[in-house]
Amino acid sequence: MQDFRDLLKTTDPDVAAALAGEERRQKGGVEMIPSENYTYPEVLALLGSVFTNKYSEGYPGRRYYGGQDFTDAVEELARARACAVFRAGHANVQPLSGSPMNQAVYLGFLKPGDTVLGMELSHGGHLTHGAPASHMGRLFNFVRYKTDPARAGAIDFDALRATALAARPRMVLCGFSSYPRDLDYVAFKAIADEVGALTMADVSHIGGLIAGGVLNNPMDAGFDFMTTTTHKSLRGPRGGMILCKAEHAKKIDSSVFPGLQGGPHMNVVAGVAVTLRIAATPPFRAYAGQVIANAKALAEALLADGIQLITGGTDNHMMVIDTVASFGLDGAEAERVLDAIGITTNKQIVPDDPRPPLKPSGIRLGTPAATTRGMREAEMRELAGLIAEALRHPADEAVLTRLKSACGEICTRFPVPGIG
Ligand code: DSN
Repeated sequence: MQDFRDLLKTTDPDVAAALAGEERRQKGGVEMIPSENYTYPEVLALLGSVFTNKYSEGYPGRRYYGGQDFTDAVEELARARACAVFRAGHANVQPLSGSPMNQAVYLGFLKPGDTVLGMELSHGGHLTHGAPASHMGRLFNFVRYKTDPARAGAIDFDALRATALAARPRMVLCGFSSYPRDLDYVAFKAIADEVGALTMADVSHIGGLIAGGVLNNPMDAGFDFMTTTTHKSLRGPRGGMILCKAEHAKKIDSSVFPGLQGGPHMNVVAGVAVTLRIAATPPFRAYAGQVIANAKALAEALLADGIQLITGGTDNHMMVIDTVASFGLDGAEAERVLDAIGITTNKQIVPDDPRPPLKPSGIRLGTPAATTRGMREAEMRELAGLIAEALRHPADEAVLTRLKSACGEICTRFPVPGIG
């Protein structure tokens, strides 16, 4: 069969050139944005399969369009596998991505003006956890809690309990997009129970690490809802899913469709089914463990070089370097310098950051994508050396050129799944 790239060169040479460039970029550099990964070749192929042609409003056995034998089959598989992998009573695999996934929970179970406790954005929470800039932040009354820098970034549960007793939230929400520690879901649940609140954990970043059994699982602590995107540490296609107790099944399903969304993307749902089959296997558990081992190796090497990490280290797949304190560079400058040597990161606000989000005090690094390529602790130590040297010589073209070629050499040893 003709490679689609050859066809694309004729149909649209501009997009063909952009695709070729992106393939080169993904192969030739090290991806260290903690929310990114390389999905499986089978999933890449399913995203471009005939499942993309199908409309499937509704749920298996209850659709509004005909011709659903095979879409029903893949959605049933995805739902059953999600419940098994995450030990949940029910799964909805239709959310198109992380924001609608969280919105479906809020809109299905809260009334406008209801109070929700959520982690402060600069302490690692997410925009969809009620940041004032988000529509959800205007619709509901989000009360924010913080982490405690004096205790390696742990949540201060005494302070959280006092806030909950004063605010009487309808929901206690935990989860993060920039927090390098694990969470004590039992402690969150105890506080929520005391004030009669629902519990929700957004584990988008760490869904794969929970599936792999290397981080705590909120469902084991009796949470009402757990949401996760499917494309981060889980390695699947871009999408979202909601896990919940069986008693919430009907309400969550109608909140996703018809409440919030129309037709699900069945090419993605098929990819999610495959992703979850793999997530239940021993090699995936080994992968999840290696993601954390690599993050710890990277963090230890950076710390040993005198570099300052927010919370002083990591227990998961990510870390945040305070680049202002460590190098006198803001996060935007640090991101640009590392881009120049082939290491992709993202600028990141730090707890109570005095700087603006486009020129914040740090950068965020993560290991899921590099681990997927097969990199191990030794490569993490090499990369730590390249990162430190580049950020100490941000304007020295000769140094940056040498570091870029060292980074490229590491990449040649580790092929990218789906690209080669
Ligand atoms: N964009 C994701 C991340 O990088 O964490 C979260 O939305």
